[in-house]
Amino acid sequence: MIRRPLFRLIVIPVLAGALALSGCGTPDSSASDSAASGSGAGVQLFQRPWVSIAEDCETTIGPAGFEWVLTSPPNEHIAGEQWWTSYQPVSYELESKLGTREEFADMVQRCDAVGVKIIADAVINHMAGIDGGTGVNGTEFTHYNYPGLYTEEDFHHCGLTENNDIEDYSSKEQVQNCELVNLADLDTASPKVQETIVAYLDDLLSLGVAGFRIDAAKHMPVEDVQAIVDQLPEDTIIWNEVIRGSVSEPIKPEDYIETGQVFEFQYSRDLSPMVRAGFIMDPKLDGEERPLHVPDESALVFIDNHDTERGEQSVLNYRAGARYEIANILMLADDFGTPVVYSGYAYSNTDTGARQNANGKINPSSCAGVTGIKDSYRDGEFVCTEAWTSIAGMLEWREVVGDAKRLPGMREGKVYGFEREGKGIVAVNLGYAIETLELPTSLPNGRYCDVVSGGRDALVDGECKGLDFIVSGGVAQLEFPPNTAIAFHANSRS
Ligand code: ARE
Ligand code: CA
Repeated sequence: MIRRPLFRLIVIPVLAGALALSGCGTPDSSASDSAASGSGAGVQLFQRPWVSIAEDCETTIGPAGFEWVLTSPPNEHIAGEQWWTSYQPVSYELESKLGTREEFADMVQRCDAVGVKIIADAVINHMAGIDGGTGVNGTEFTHYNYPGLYTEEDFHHCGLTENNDIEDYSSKEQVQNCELVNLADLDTASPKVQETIVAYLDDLLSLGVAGFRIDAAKHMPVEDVQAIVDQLPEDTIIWNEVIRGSVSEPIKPEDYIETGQVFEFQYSRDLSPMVRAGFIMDPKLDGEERPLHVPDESALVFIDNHDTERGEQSVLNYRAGARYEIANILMLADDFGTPVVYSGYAYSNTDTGARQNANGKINPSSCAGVTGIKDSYRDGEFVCTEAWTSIAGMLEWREVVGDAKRLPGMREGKVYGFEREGKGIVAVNLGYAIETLELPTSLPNGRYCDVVSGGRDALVDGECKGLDFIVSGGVAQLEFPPNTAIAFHANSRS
């Protein structure tokens, strides 16, 4: 028996009869022919300890179908309870509030064993931003002196602003040679500095990481980033952080695409406001390109990250509830870029770090039992986006649709949907009532199981764990509740 959704399905009488007779020979998700292509998606696990990531890879992230985890920085940093201590390196020892070297190595191995690669956040533009102190692994340092690594002459002292801090992002020289919020700025053109950075990255590669997020890449001349990347194995994955600034900024994300991929901040700045307002339109195109976006193959797209959830008002984050989940679903349904789902923790003060013990280590946590976004969170509670039923369902959907073309969408009021040609349909209802959309489609007739409510493997022995929908005569009959997304694919037909 097909599970009845809570509300009425539009059933076309002729088709209903035909379906009742067609017991065999119909595809179902267990007979998927799409195992060859992965989801192509990653997840950023912000401030998550290594032991927790290792376990999460085995129980949740691997089974969900993620290909990469982006971690927070693994090296020794300044002491303190704020999350951003992770971004003030004091040595390249892999000992941090997130765990030990052994725990890091174990995580890489265990994630790898379930098909999940680790991308480490590499903070290489700078060291600490304070006068001095003792790092979390006991390293004593001053602002421009880090034993065994760097001394005063390895840093820029730009002399362009009063305290050597960046003041004007329209000056390339300031942005790259002065200090980002007082962080001691490494002379990344120096061969010695490059060698020291490469040794650190090589050490991480020797433990099996697949690549790096290059933190603050904008603050290093692209030639310096390139020189460092050139000294790494060719298949090293590089994800550059170059925030797209105002038009007056001379340094553009595009400048860095030769060195690797680039986080495209414009993506969510375009999508989030539409999801918030409830009116979704197809992405704007300027020829083949999306305006203000790096090209498809260079783009890492995301709804939010640890900076934008704190600092960018226009983008959605976990506090937006269902709208945030829907934005993630639309991103995962898109044919643009490499999507990176974000998973952080709840906070009411932007500086507050994840909960740590008396020894300054972040407490281990588990995502067991989490199935979707919650209405409210306790401060410090991990959001566990990677464990949501809808996200795993959409990763399966991506595996099935592969590189099928995104067809022009259809919008009626606050309901919108589109097809990935012949492979899958996604639709959202951002209105206040159950709505109907009749979406023309090239999918074959049949009854389809929704992977947003049903998740991965939603169809078991012809029974759908989620909502189901009918395609008949080239039209998908979609009727579904408000503040909801639905999605089904060619292999979720019963
Ligand atoms: C902290 C304190 C500071 C203090 C400093 C030194 O907040 O008051 O001076 O420590 O003691 C993170 C936090 C910072 C924190 C820092 C070090 O966000 O608050 O400083 O860690 O602990 C620019 C950069 C971009 C950068 C953002 C934050 O271009 O690269 O600023 N993002 C990355 C990380 C951050 C991290 C760092 C870099 C530093 O993702 O989490 O900082 O490693 C326009 C421009 C952008 C600019 C943006 C904000 O949009 O286009 O380029 O981003 O403004 O200024
Ligand atoms: Ca710099």
